[in-house]
Amino acid sequence: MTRAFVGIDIPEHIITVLQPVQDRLPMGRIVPPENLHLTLCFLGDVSDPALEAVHERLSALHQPGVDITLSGLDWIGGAHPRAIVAGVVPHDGLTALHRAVLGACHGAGVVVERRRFVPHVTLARLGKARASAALNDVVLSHRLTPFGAFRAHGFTLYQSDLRPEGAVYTPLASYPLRSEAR
Ligand code: 2AM
Repeated sequence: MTRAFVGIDIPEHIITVLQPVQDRLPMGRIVPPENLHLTLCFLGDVSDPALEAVHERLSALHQPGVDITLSGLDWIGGAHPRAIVAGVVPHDGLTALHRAVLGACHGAGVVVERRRFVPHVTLARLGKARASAALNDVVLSHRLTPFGAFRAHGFTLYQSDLRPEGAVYTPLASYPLRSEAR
Protein backbone atom coordinates (compact mmCIF):
# COMPACT_ATOMS: atom_id res chain seq x y z
CA MET A 1 0.00 0.00 0.00
CA THR A 2 1.13 3.53 -0.71
CA ARG A 3 -0.06 6.61 1.17
CA ALA A 4 -0.64 9.09 -1.60
CA PHE A 5 -2.04 12.48 -2.44
CA VAL A 6 -2.27 14.80 -5.42
CA GLY A 7 -1.02 18.35 -5.03
CA ILE A 8 0.42 21.46 -6.58
CA ASP A 9 3.99 22.52 -5.78
CA ILE A 10 4.62 25.99 -4.43
CA PRO A 11 7.20 27.93 -6.45
CA GLU A 12 10.37 29.32 -4.93
CA HIS A 13 9.30 33.00 -5.08
CA ILE A 14 6.25 32.23 -2.91
CA ILE A 15 8.22 30.04 -0.50
CA THR A 16 10.55 32.99 0.01
CA VAL A 17 7.55 35.05 1.13
CA LEU A 18 6.06 32.30 3.32
CA GLN A 19 9.23 31.39 5.21
CA PRO A 20 9.56 34.63 7.22
CA VAL A 21 5.90 34.24 8.18
CA GLN A 22 6.55 30.66 9.33
CA ASP A 23 9.52 31.97 11.34
CA ARG A 24 7.16 34.28 13.22
CA LEU A 25 4.87 31.45 14.38
CA PRO A 26 5.63 30.95 18.08
CA MET A 27 4.47 27.31 18.17
CA GLY A 28 3.62 24.36 15.96
CA ARG A 29 5.68 22.00 13.78
CA ILE A 30 6.81 24.12 10.84
CA VAL A 31 6.35 22.49 7.42
CA PRO A 32 9.78 22.49 5.72
CA PRO A 33 10.03 24.38 2.41
CA GLU A 34 10.31 21.21 0.30
CA ASN A 35 6.99 19.96 1.75
CA LEU A 36 4.93 23.09 1.08
CA HIS A 37 2.13 22.28 -1.35
CA LEU A 38 -1.56 22.75 -2.10
CA THR A 39 -3.44 19.46 -1.77
CA LEU A 40 -5.95 18.75 -4.54
CA CYS A 41 -6.95 15.31 -3.30
CA PHE A 42 -5.79 13.08 -0.43
CA LEU A 43 -5.99 9.42 -1.47
CA GLY A 44 -4.92 7.73 1.77
CA ASP A 45 -3.49 4.20 1.53
CA VAL A 46 -3.95 2.75 -1.95
CA SER A 47 -2.90 -0.56 -3.50
CA ASP A 48 -0.38 -0.62 -6.36
CA PRO A 49 -3.03 -1.49 -9.01
CA ALA A 50 -5.27 1.33 -7.74
CA LEU A 51 -2.34 3.75 -7.81
CA GLU A 52 -1.58 2.72 -11.39
CA ALA A 53 -5.24 3.26 -12.33
CA VAL A 54 -5.17 6.73 -10.70
CA HIS A 55 -1.99 7.52 -12.65
CA GLU A 56 -3.62 6.51 -15.93
CA ARG A 57 -6.70 8.63 -15.26
CA LEU A 58 -4.66 11.65 -14.16
CA SER A 59 -2.52 11.30 -17.31
CA ALA A 60 -5.69 11.51 -19.40
CA LEU A 61 -6.83 14.84 -17.92
CA HIS A 62 -6.49 17.95 -20.07
CA GLN A 63 -7.28 20.73 -17.64
CA PRO A 64 -6.03 24.28 -18.21
CA GLY A 65 -3.37 25.89 -16.06
CA VAL A 66 -4.65 27.65 -12.96
CA ASP A 67 -3.77 31.02 -11.45
CA ILE A 68 -3.31 30.64 -7.72
CA THR A 69 -3.30 33.58 -5.31
CA LEU A 70 -2.25 33.09 -1.71
CA SER A 71 -3.51 35.50 0.88
CA GLY A 72 -3.88 35.64 4.65
CA LEU A 73 -3.08 33.29 7.50
CA ASP A 74 -5.85 31.11 8.84
CA TRP A 75 -6.48 28.23 11.22
CA ILE A 76 -8.02 25.00 10.00
CA GLY A 77 -9.62 22.27 12.01
CA GLY A 78 -12.63 24.04 13.50
CA ALA A 79 -12.90 24.68 17.23
CA HIS A 80 -9.56 22.93 17.89
CA PRO A 81 -7.33 24.14 15.07
CA ARG A 82 -4.87 21.51 13.85
CA ALA A 83 -2.86 23.70 11.53
CA ILE A 84 -1.96 27.22 10.51
CA VAL A 85 -2.35 27.72 6.78
CA ALA A 86 -1.88 30.27 4.05
CA GLY A 87 -5.27 30.82 2.44
CA VAL A 88 -5.87 30.41 -1.29
CA VAL A 89 -8.26 32.84 -2.94
CA PRO A 90 -11.23 30.82 -4.30
CA HIS A 91 -11.12 30.44 -8.05
CA ASP A 92 -13.36 28.51 -10.48
CA GLY A 93 -10.39 27.10 -12.36
CA LEU A 94 -8.93 25.59 -9.19
CA THR A 95 -12.31 24.16 -8.18
CA ALA A 96 -12.65 22.62 -11.64
CA LEU A 97 -9.17 21.09 -11.38
CA HIS A 98 -10.00 19.71 -7.92
CA ARG A 99 -13.21 18.16 -9.30
CA ALA A 100 -11.37 16.65 -12.27
CA VAL A 101 -8.71 15.09 -10.01
CA LEU A 102 -11.41 13.82 -7.64
CA GLY A 103 -13.26 12.33 -10.63
CA ALA A 104 -10.07 10.61 -11.79
CA CYS A 105 -9.58 9.07 -8.33
CA HIS A 106 -13.20 7.92 -8.12
CA GLY A 107 -12.97 6.57 -11.66
CA ALA A 108 -9.95 4.54 -10.58
CA GLY A 109 -12.02 3.06 -7.76
CA VAL A 110 -10.30 4.97 -4.95
CA VAL A 111 -12.69 6.04 -2.21
CA VAL A 112 -11.77 9.59 -1.29
CA GLU A 113 -12.86 11.26 1.94
CA ARG A 114 -15.73 13.64 1.28
CA ARG A 115 -14.45 16.93 2.65
CA ARG A 116 -15.39 20.36 1.44
CA PHE A 117 -12.52 21.61 -0.73
CA VAL A 118 -10.91 24.49 1.13
CA PRO A 119 -7.65 25.08 -0.75
CA HIS A 120 -4.75 26.05 1.47
CA VAL A 121 -1.04 25.62 2.03
CA THR A 122 -0.27 24.24 5.48
CA LEU A 123 2.55 26.20 7.11
CA ALA A 124 2.61 24.59 10.58
CA ARG A 125 0.86 21.72 12.35
CA LEU A 126 -0.27 22.03 15.93
CA GLY A 127 -0.94 18.39 16.70
CA LYS A 128 -2.89 18.19 19.95
CA ALA A 129 -1.53 21.46 21.32
CA ARG A 130 -3.94 24.32 21.90
CA ALA A 131 -3.17 27.52 20.02
CA SER A 132 -1.49 30.03 22.34
CA ALA A 133 -2.51 33.68 22.59
CA ALA A 134 0.81 34.60 20.97
CA LEU A 135 0.02 32.36 18.00
CA ASN A 136 -3.47 33.84 17.68
CA ASP A 137 -1.92 37.31 17.60
CA VAL A 138 0.44 36.40 14.75
CA VAL A 139 -2.35 34.78 12.74
CA LEU A 140 -4.63 37.78 13.24
CA SER A 141 -1.86 40.19 12.28
CA HIS A 142 -1.49 38.34 8.95
CA ARG A 143 -5.21 37.80 8.31
CA LEU A 144 -5.11 39.85 5.11
CA THR A 145 -1.44 39.70 4.14
CA PRO A 146 -0.96 38.94 0.44
CA PHE A 147 1.59 36.16 -0.13
CA GLY A 148 1.76 36.39 -3.92
CA ALA A 149 0.39 34.59 -6.93
CA PHE A 150 1.60 32.04 -9.46
CA ARG A 151 0.31 30.05 -12.38
CA ALA A 152 0.26 26.29 -11.82
CA HIS A 153 1.38 24.62 -15.03
CA GLY A 154 1.03 21.13 -13.62
CA PHE A 155 0.32 18.99 -10.60
CA THR A 156 1.93 15.96 -8.95
CA LEU A 157 1.03 12.56 -7.54
CA TYR A 158 2.97 12.19 -4.28
CA GLN A 159 3.84 9.31 -2.04
CA SER A 160 3.70 10.37 1.62
CA ASP A 161 5.80 8.49 4.17
CA LEU A 162 5.12 9.38 7.77
CA ARG A 163 8.34 9.24 9.76
CA PRO A 164 8.97 10.23 13.39
CA GLU A 165 11.05 13.17 12.16
CA GLY A 166 8.21 14.32 9.85
CA ALA A 167 6.50 13.42 6.59
CA VAL A 168 8.59 12.70 3.50
CA TYR A 169 6.83 13.44 0.22
CA THR A 170 8.18 11.73 -2.90
CA PRO A 171 6.87 12.75 -6.33
CA LEU A 172 5.69 9.67 -8.24
CA ALA A 173 4.49 11.39 -11.41
CA SER A 174 3.77 14.89 -12.66
CA TYR A 175 0.98 15.96 -15.01
CA PRO A 176 1.03 19.07 -17.18
CA LEU A 177 -1.87 21.51 -17.34
CA ARG A 178 -2.74 23.11 -20.69
CA SER A 179 -1.01 26.42 -21.25
CA GLU A 180 -4.08 28.07 -22.79
CA ALA A 181 -7.80 27.68 -22.29
CA ARG A 182 -9.45 25.83 -25.18
P1 2AM B 1 -3.32 19.42 5.40
O1 2AM B 1 -2.09 20.10 4.89
O2 2AM B 1 -4.51 20.27 5.48
O3 2AM B 1 -3.06 18.64 6.66
C1 2AM B 1 -0.59 15.07 2.75
O4 2AM B 1 -0.90 14.50 3.98
C2 2AM B 1 -1.56 16.15 2.44
O5 2AM B 1 -2.88 15.63 2.33
C3 2AM B 1 -1.61 17.27 3.46
O6 2AM B 1 -1.47 18.50 2.79
C4 2AM B 1 -2.97 17.16 4.09
O7 2AM B 1 -3.66 18.35 4.29
C5 2AM B 1 -3.77 16.44 3.05
N1 2AM B 1 -4.85 15.65 3.66
C6 2AM B 1 -6.16 15.80 3.40
N2 2AM B 1 -6.88 14.92 4.10
C7 2AM B 1 -6.02 14.24 4.86
C8 2AM B 1 -6.16 13.19 5.83
N3 2AM B 1 -7.34 12.67 6.15
N4 2AM B 1 -5.04 12.74 6.41
C9 2AM B 1 -3.83 13.26 6.11
N5 2AM B 1 -3.61 14.22 5.20
C10 2AM B 1 -4.71 14.71 4.58
